[in-house]
Amino acid sequence: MSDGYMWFEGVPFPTAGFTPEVLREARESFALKDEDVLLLTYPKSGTNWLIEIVCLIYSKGDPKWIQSVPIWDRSPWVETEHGYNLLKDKEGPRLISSHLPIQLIPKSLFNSKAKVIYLTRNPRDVLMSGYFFFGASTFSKKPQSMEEYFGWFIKGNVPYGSWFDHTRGWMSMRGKENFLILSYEELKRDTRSIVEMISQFLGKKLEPEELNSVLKNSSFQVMKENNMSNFSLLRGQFLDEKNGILLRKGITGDWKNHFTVAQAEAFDRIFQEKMADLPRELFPWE
Ligand code: PPS
Repeated sequence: MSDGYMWFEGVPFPTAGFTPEVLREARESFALKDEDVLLLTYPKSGTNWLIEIVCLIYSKGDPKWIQSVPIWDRSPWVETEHGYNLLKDKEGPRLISSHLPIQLIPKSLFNSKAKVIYLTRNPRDVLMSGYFFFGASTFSKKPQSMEEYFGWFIKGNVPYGSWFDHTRGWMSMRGKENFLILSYEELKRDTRSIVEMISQFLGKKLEPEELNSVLKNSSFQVMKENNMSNFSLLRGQFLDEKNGILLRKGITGDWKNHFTVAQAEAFDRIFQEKMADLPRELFPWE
C-alpha cells in the first residue's frame, strides 16, 4: 500500500476499486459459463476498442446499446468490486473484461468452453499509453517522468504487473479452440478482416451493412465522441479533468516519438531476453 499500489499475490493493483477479498473470491469462486465471452488484455492494449467492437457485433451494428450504457457495465471487469458485483448475479451469456494475469483469473475458466479473446499490443506503445494515462489518473501511482515510468514498466512495477509475464502466461493458451489471439497492430492494419474474424469466432454472422455499422461506430473518431465509451464519465473522480483521456492517439509506433535511443536499445535487449523463445509471429509489430 505504502508504495502507491494495492499488492495481491505479488501483483500491483491500483488503490481504488480493487480489494484482496474480491480478487480472491473472483479467482476461487467465480463461475464462468460456456456461453460467456472473456475479453483479456494487458492494460493499454486496446481493451476498450475490442469491447466496443464486440458489443456492436452483439447488437448487429445497432449503436443504441453503446450509446446508452457505460462500457464498464456492458462488459464488466471481473476483478473490480463494481464489475464483480454486476457479473456474479447476471443471467445469460455475459461479456466479461479482464486485465488479470493467468494465475489470478477465475479458475473455472480452465474447465469451461467460454470463448476468450486475448488482444496484445507492442509493449513499447503500451508503455507510452500507460505513461500518459496513469500520469493523469487519481486511482493509480503517478510517474513524475517518462524515465521513471520506463523503469517501473521494465520491472513490472505498474498496474497488473509485468507485461512480459502477463503475455507469456496467456500465450501458453494459444492453440486452444476457444482462445483467439489478436493484436492491436493487426486490428489497426486491417480492421474489417479482423472484425469479421471476431464475429466468426463468436458465431455471430453479420450482414454487410451491419459490419459497416460496427466499423463506423467503433472507429477512433466516433468512439472518442461517445461519452459512454471515452471515460469522460470518470473525469473529476478517477481521471484528471483535462488530461484524463482514454482515446489519446490511437496509433501504432507512437513510442518512436518518445523513447530515447538508449531506451529503445535497452527495451530491445530486454524483449529479446524475456521473449526470444516464443514464435516471432505472436508479436506482429515492426
Ligand atoms: S485500459 O485503460 O487499460 O482499459 O486502456 P485500453 O482500452 O486497453 O487501451 C487504450 C488505448 O487504446 C486506444 N484505443 C483505440 N485505438 C484505435 N481505435 C479505437 N477505436 C480505440 N479505442 C481506444 C487508445 O487510444 C489508447 O491508446 P493510446 O496509444 O494511448 O492512444
